[in-house]
Amino acid sequence: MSRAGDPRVAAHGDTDQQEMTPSKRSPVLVDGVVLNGPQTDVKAGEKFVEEACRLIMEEVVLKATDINEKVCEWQPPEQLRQLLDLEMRDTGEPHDQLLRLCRDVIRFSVKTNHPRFFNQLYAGLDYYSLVARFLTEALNPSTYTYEVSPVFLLAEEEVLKKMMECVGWKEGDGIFNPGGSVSNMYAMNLARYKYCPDIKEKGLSGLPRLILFTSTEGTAPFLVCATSGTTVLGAFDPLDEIADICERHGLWLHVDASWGGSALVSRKHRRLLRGIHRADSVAWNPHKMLMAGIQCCALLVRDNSDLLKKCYSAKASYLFQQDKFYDVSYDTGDKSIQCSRRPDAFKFWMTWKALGMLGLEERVNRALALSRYLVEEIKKREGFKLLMEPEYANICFWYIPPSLREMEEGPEFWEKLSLVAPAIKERMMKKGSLMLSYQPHRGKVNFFRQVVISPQVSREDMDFLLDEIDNLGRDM
Ligand code: ABU
Repeated sequence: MSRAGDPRVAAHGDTDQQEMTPSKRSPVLVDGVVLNGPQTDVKAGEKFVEEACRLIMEEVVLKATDINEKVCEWQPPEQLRQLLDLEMRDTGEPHDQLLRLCRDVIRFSVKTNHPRFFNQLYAGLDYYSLVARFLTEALNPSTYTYEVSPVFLLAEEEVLKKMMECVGWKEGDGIFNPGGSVSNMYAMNLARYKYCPDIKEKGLSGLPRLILFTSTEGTAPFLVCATSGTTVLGAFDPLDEIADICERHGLWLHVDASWGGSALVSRKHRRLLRGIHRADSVAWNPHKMLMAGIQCCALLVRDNSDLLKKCYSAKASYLFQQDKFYDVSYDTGDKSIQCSRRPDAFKFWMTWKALGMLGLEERVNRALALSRYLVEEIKKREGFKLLMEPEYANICFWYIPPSLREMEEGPEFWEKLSLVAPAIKERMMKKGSLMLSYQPHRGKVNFFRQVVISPQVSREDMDFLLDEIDNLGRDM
């Protein structure tokens, strides 16, 4: 409502001295905008948050483990556009309408916490990291400086320390960042910086031609990137052997353990990463097997000479003033290529607090035991064929429908088989009963990749998976 005609309003530019010095209660108007009091209706806002939280609780959290719920309610994009009110208008919309939209968002989103969601390298609902996320979303910190993120930076430091212990390092450094690919990029830059410490002054054109692997063409090898837990097959490189070569030739060894790193918390399975303590850097995503919530990705660095900071520091004077009243080494954001940064470590910290190392270990052991169960079931069932014995929680297999079972495994067979997984995937998504991924890989035609992660998943879900694929594909 305009207050222009209100005699209590003091408008800037007025010459009347009395109006220029309003009492504390008089509205102050600048450029036609009343500035007294908050603009928002705080009570209404609080009620909206309360009602939305109740909806999230009822429709997401309480239904997360209900196998009678659908994993997804598939709609093609044009249809979904019709079903959702996506248009953003000039005028705002009332809270009841926004709550209806929230309900629609939940309805048409994939339930990645459903016990039958096996589509990606993350799944399930971790209650503790969820609460951590609620906390950080509500507090909205940015983890660049201690002054705005005191708790979250200390929690990050603690989490990094424990993760480095798992790797087998007594000291080192690290930073959480958005995604395993970004961690890998960090490591490559670090290795290059270590090899060429004057790169920030000289630029790329001042460097020799660098390569990642050894070469005899006058180029300069500086890095070997090994993988612990590949995305599709869940395969692990022999780290000790690779480390021998790296040490012999002075090469930086980076291990992309984004997926497989979580095996480090298991005394039974950490042998998969034997030799990881000899790496110079490690990428490890606790949002995968350890369910810390997307995204939660750490880059760990063995170096303790502040290499991360030397390589990435941009010394933004508006954040990282060196004359602050506290110890500015806690302003760890200057080791990051990001400016604003989410407090991702905090989610993992909360989960670790709740479960302890033993609970995390149990989670990994159970996922791998369930994977083993599924492998043995696949071997027993007609029409299912394993691609290979899995090393980890990726179980890759073909479903061979009855019509192909007697056919010789020649070009025609493989051609026909390549069509089966995509067709079954379409059916399962339209039905909403299950989600798992498929892909071709290195000359192998489309096969299913089943990923087992969540402790909410049971043997019965493994049996269901095989029964359902057979139900959906039997007529093909
Ligand atoms: N970072 C790759 C993850 C892909 C997947 O979830 O399958």
